[in-house]
Amino acid sequence: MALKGFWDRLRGREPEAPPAPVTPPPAQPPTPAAPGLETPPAPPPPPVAPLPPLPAIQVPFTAPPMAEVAPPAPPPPEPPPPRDPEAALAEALASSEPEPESATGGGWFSRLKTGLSRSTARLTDAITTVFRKRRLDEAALEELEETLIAADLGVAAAHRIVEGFRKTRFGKEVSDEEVKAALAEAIAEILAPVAKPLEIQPQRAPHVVLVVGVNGTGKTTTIAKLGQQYRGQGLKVMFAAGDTFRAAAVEQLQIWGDRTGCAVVAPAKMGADAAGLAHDALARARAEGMDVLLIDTAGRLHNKSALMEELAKIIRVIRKLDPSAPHSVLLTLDATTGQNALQQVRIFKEMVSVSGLAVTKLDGSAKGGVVVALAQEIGLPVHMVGVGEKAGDLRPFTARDFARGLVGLGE
Ligand SMILES: Nc1nc2c(ncn2[C@@H]2O[C@H](COP(=O)(O)OP(=O)(O)OP(=O)(O)O)[C@@H](O)[C@H]2O)c(=O)[nH]1
Ligand SMILES: [Mg+2]
Repeated sequence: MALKGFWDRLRGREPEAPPAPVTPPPAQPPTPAAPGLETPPAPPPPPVAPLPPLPAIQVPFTAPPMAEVAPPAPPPPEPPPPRDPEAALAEALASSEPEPESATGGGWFSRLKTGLSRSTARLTDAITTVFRKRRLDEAALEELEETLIAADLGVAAAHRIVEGFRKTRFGKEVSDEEVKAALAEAIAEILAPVAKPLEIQPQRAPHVVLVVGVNGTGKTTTIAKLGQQYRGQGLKVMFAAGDTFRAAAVEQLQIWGDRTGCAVVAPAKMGADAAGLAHDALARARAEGMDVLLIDTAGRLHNKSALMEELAKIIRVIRKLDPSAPHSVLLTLDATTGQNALQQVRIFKEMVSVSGLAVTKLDGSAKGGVVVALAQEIGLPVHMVGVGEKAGDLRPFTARDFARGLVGLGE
């Protein structure tokens, strides 16, 4: 229960009430979740005694041919099988429209703005109400600070912004539009130092990116999207399916490998050692002249120290082949978890030296403001943001665009 509570808190959920029964479950090997059923992941049944060591799961892994992913031929009036969300995503990836050339082009900006609209509404509705035409006095500043905190910018960033307003505009009459414009500038100033792209150095042959994060935050999807982008740049890309305990996770990556033309190194059997797999993948990537190796990892093991050990071991083992690897450790954060994202960064920073962040699901969130809190309080580079499930929906993070999108202003 304590472990479940830990993961729940880490993901920003209230722990559920403990179930009543005390009957120990029958001793059975764990069954891997069917594809599509593991998100959101169900925690293991609450153990009464400490968890036994994880057994190696002897499930031979065979990647289904693509045809199996599609619904079977219609004949009888049976309902079609439930649509596998991962396969659906792979389709979305395959059918994604070509992207505009510029990362800050109109198409991208309007998608960013649309994606952020729920966060924007939260912020701007309050500003419009408070600052229609008003003198910027103590009470107004206090209200502004509260609005910023409620919009997930965090106490420190809210304070910094309000202090800036106090210095430059105190006592002046301001309109809501002026406040929004000044706010966008102040936010952009906080974001600018962390808006750094993930720079791939193909001469590393390969540049190794280890992707870490809590389950469901978008690790595998981000790898797929990056793979597609790097392939588009003419780079040779390999994925390593390091989430070796879940057949569905390996399948998900294999499907994406097929669709994006990226090579995939998968475990020979489920439950294989993730570090061993990463080692083999790096050896293969070197032998095959890859430019980039993206290593997927499990987001959840039976407890935090098991996850920490696994990530540390992956790093140790790949360093036997390349002492400078991994060249990037990318932490994925789900923006919908709001302030909890900060807690996740702190925990993962303790475990591995995270070099940068990918903030996903800004489209489904009213909590885009958390990116400002991350910039102010953590200061790690924010390499990219995700505003949807298509490959083009993962884009480099640019301070000005994000700040203007967040407060609902145009380009
Ligand atoms: N709307 C939206 N959905 C996203 C975004 N990024 C990822 N997702 C979805 O979030 C879900 C989880 O993504 P995954 O990539 O499987 O997450 P993960 O971190 O690999 O999860 P585990 O393998 O369970 O640890 C999938 O349904 C993705 O399509 C995003 O930017 N926007
Ligand atoms: Mg995954």
